[in-house]
Amino acid sequence: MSDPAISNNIESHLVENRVFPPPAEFAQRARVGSLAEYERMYRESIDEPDKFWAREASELLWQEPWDQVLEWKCPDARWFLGGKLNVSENCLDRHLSGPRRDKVAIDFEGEPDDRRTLTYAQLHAEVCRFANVLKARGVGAGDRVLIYLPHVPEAAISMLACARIGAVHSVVFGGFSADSIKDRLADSGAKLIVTADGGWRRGKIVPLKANVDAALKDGDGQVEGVVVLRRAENDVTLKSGRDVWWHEAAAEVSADCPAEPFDSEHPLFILYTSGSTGKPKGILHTSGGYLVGTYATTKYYFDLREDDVYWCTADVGWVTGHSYVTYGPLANGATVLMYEGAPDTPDQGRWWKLIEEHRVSILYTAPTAIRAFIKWGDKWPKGYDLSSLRLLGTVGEPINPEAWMWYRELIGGGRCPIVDTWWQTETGGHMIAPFPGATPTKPGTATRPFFGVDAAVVDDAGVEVGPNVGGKLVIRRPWPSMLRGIYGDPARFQQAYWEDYKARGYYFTGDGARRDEHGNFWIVGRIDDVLNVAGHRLGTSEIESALVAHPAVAEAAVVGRPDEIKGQGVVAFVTLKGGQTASKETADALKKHVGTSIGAIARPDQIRFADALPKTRSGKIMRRLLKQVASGQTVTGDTTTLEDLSILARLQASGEE
Ligand code: 7RM
Repeated sequence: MSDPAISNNIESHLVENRVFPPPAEFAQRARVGSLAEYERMYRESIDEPDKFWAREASELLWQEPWDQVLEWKCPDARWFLGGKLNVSENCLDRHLSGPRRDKVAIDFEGEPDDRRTLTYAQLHAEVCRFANVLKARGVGAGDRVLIYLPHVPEAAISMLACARIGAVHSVVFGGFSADSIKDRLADSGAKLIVTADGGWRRGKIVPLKANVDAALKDGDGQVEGVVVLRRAENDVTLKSGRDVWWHEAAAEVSADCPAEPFDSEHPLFILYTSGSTGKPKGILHTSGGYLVGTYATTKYYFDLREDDVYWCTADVGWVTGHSYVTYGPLANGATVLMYEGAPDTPDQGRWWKLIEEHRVSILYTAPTAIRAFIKWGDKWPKGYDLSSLRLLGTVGEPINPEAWMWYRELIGGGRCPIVDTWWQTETGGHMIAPFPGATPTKPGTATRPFFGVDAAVVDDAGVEVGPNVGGKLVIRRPWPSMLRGIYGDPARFQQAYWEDYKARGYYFTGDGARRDEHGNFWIVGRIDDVLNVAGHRLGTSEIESALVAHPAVAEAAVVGRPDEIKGQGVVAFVTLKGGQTASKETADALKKHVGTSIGAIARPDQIRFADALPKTRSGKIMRRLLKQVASGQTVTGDTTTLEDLSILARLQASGEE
C-alpha cells in the first residue's frame, strides 16, 4: 500500500469491523433491499423454481410461450420447452418502442482515444445489416461462425447478428494465437470467420488478420469466407473469392432483417475454456435459459437503473464479455461502456480517466487488475473524479482482503457495495454473490447463492460437510444458464462434470470451498489441474503439450505458483532432449514458443530445467511436489512413492531460468 493514511485506515477496518452491511441509501432503492427479503425470495426460488423462473422469463419477449419450464434428465437440462424467442430481438428490438430507442447502448472508446456511441436504434440497424451480410455469405441457422476481433462494438454486433439468424458464434480471444484459432476452427467446424485487420493494445497493433491467415495457411478446410473489419488500418492481404471487407459487404445489403423465432434450446454459442486434461472444451450454451439467467443476474446483482453507465472491463473473448458486456446488460437496456485497450496506455490513469469522462456508475473488473493498480500507486485513481461510481463488482478469482479493501476505499470512496461474483464459463452467469442492497459483505467471500442456485460444499461421497469444513463445491440442481454440453463430446461432458457425483446428479465445479457459519461461501480455487492466471483459465496440460511439441523438450510438467499480481504464475519443469543445453537462451526460446502456440497469457514465468521429473512408481508426475518446489516451500507429506528421491533434492537446487 503506497499511501500510509489509507493503509492505516484499512488496517483499522480489518481490526475493528470486517463486515460491511449494504449502504442504507443503496438498500432503500434496491430491488432486494434486505437480507430477510433475499432469504424469502431465495426460499421461494428453491421451493417453487418453476414459478420463480417463469416470472423472470416473462419479463422477456417470447414469440411463442413455453409449455414446460424445465425437463431434467441428468446431465441434460432443457429450459422453457416449446418456447420460441430471438435473443437479439430481446437485446435490441424490445427497447425500440420507448425512450430507450435513443438511449446509448454502446459507448465506445478505442485505445487511441477514438470515440463512438451507438444508440439502441443504431445498434439494431448495424446488427440487422450484419445479419444480412452473414446470410448473403451463406450462413444459416445452426452454422458456426468464428469471431476473432478486438474489443470494439463490432464484436457485440457480430455476436448479436449471429443470434439474430440462429447461427452459433464461437468467439476466440484476440490474445490467442494462430494455432488456437486452428484448433477451434477444426473443433467447431465454423464456415465463416469474422476478424479485423488489427486491434490496438499498448500502442501496438495486434495483427488479427495475419493470425487468421496463418491459421488457414495449410488450407481453408471448411472455411468459406472471412469478413474483415477495418480497425487499425494496417496492411493486410485479402484473398479474393474468400475475404471481404466488412464495410463493403455491409454496403451491399439492407438494414432490414426481421427477428425469426428460435427454439428455446437452439444453440447460441460455443466458447472454449480450459479443462484439466487435453485441449480446451467447447462449452455449449443455448438461447432461452442463457438469456433468462444473464438477464436476471445482471438486473439483480448490479441493481441496474435506467441512468447507469455500466462498465465491465472483460474482453468479449471471455465468458464475462459474453454474459456481462453483451447479453445481460443489453437485455436490460443498459448503457455499456466498451474500452478497447490496455489499462496503462498512455499512462496508468487510463481507467480512472475513462470513469471520470464517461461518468461510469458500475464498474465490474477482476482482482488481478486491482492488484496491478495497487502496485502502480494511489496517485492514479486519486487524480480523477470517481464520484459517479455507485457499485463495484469483481470476478475471475478469489479476491484477497487487501485488494478488496483498496477497491472499496480508493475506488469506491467507501460508499459503494462490492459484488464479488463467483461463476464459470460453464454456469453462463453469476452463481454466488452478494446482493448489493441486501447482503452484508466481507472481504474475500462471494457470500451466498443466487436465486434458484443450490450450491453446497460436499465431501468425496457427495455428503454436505459442516460449517468451515473444506470440500468440493457442487451445484445440486439445474439452473437456466447452465452449459448444455461440450460441443461434439458428450462423453467428456459426463466425465468432466457429472461423474464424481453421478448418483446424486450434482454438477461438480472443479473448485474447492468452505461455507462459514453464516452460510457464506469462501472459494479456495481450482482443485484440478487448471490454473487461474490473471483471472484467465489455463490448463496445465495445454501448456505441457505446447512445450513437448518444441524440438528441444523431452518432457514437461507445468504447475502454478502464487503470484502477487496475477494470482498464479506459470512454472514449467522441463527435461531436455540429449544434446540440448539448459541455458537462459533455451528457456527464453521455450517461453516464446508457448506464447506463439497458445497466447501471451500462457507464457511460463519460469522454466526450471531438470534431469528428471518426480514420478510415482506407476509413472505419474507428482504435481503436489512440483507445486511445493515451484513456490519455494519445503516439500512435505508423503514422498515414499517417489521413484528416485534424489530427483527431489536436485529439483529444489535447480535455480531460476
Ligand atoms: C467467470 C469466470 C472459472 C473459475 C472458477 C473459479 C474462478 C471465478 C471467482 C472465482 C473465486 C470468484 N469464468 N473464479 N470467479 N474464484 N471467487 N468470484 O471466471 O470459466 O474463466 O473461470 O474462476 O476457480 O471455477 S472461467
